[in-house]
Amino acid sequence: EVEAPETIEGYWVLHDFRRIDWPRWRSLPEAARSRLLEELLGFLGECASVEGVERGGSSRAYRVITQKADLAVIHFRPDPAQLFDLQAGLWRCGIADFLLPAYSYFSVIELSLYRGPSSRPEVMERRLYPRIPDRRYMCFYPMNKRRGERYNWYDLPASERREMMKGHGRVGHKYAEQVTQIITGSQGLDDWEWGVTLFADHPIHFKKLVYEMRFDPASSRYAEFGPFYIGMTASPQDITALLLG
Ligand code: 76R
Repeated sequence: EVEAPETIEGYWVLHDFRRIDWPRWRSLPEAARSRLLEELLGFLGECASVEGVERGGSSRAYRVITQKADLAVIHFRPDPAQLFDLQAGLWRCGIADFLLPAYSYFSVIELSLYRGPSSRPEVMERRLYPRIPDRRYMCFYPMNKRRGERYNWYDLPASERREMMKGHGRVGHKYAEQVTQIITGSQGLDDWEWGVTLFADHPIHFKKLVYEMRFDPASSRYAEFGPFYIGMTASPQDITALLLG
C-alpha cells in the first residue's frame, strides 16, 4: 500500500517571466512605446481587478534582477482555464513582441496534511486562497524531493516523512514574521515537483531562511533545486520608469 500524504488544493498559479528585447524596444519611436506601455498597464490593471472578488484570484507584476528575466507576472486564479486566458492575454498585447519568454511555471497552491487538517476553516481558506502578499520582494524557485539510491523521499515510511516535515516547519516558523511562503504543487503539471514562492520586505530574509533550511534534513538530504528568480514589486509607475525612463 502506498502512503502518499493527502493534499488539498487551492488557487491555480502561473509564474510568467519575460526578458525585454531592449535593442528592438529602444529602436521604436517614443509614441509607439508609450502606446504599447499603456496597453500593457491596462492589461495588468485588469488582471489585478479580480482582487475585489472573494476567491477571485490575485495578480502582481515584478521587476526581476539578473539576466534571467526583466519582468514577471504572477497570477493566482480559482480555475486553471483562467490562466490559459491570462497567458494569451499577455501575448495579445502589442508589447509581447518585445517580451521574450524567459521562464514560466504552472502549479497549484497545495497544503499537505502531514499534521492533519488541524487548522481552523478560516485559516485553511486564507492559505488555499490567499492574496499575493504585499511585500516588496519575491523569490521563486522550483524544487524536487530526491529520488536517489541512498536518499529517496518517496520510499520513506510516512512516519519518517512526517517527522522530517515537523523539523522543516520548525525551522520555517522562525521566519514566519519576515517571510510569507506559498508552496505550490506541480507533480504532473510542470518539470519540477513544487514551486516555492517567498515574499519579504528585504531579500536578506530569503538568504537567511534558505540557508538555514539547507541544514535541515528535509532539505539537506532530500531537496533538489531549480533556478532562483528574485523580483521586486512593480507598480505602473515602476514599469513606466523601467520601459520609458
Ligand atoms: O505549519 C504548517 O502546517 C505548515 C508546515 C509546512 C509544510 C507542510 C511548511 C512550513 N512547509 C511545508 C511543506 Mn515549507 N518550505 C519549502 C521551502 O529551500 C528549501 O530548502 C525548501 C523550500 C521553503 C523555503 C519553505 C519555507 N515546504 C513544504 C513542502 C511540501 C512537502 C511535501 O508535501 O512533501 C515543500 C516542498 C516545502 C518547501 N515552510 C514552512 C517554509 C516556511 C517559512 C514555513 C513556516 C511557515 C510558518 O510557520 O508560517
